[in-house]
Amino acid sequence: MERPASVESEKAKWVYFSGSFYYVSTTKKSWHSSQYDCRWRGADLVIISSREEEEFTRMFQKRAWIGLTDRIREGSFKWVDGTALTRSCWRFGEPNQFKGRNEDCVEIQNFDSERSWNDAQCANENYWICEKNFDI
Ligand code: MAN
Ligand code: CA
Repeated sequence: MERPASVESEKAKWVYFSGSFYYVSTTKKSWHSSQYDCRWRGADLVIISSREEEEFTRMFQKRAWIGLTDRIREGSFKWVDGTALTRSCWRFGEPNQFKGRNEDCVEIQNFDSERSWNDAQCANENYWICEKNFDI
């Protein structure tokens, strides 16, 4: 796989939480470049599957991309591992495809609240969170 045009510091730190390692970026990229960056690191954008994990991802206090998108079929949100969304944390009024814009990628927007997710335009530049899972 080709090294992304701009790679963050090799000293990037991974944080362990409940079976996975997490990496939070210090620069901003589009959703697709963020996912590419995670893949390059042997990870994926974070897949949030429990309340504890959702709280953990908000603790970084960054508006950040997560591994959730409905780009394949509008309105059908899927995690980057292909699994369907079973437990969601949308902000009030989201997802809304704001003003008919194509908002196919999901960010943690309001990290102070349990209802933190927003669908946003994938080309927006955000911080991002990668997750490396160690299923044995
Ligand atoms: C902005 C964007 C949208 C979001 C609205 C909410 O326009 O972040 O994705 O839905 O704010 O007001
Ligand atoms: Ca939105």
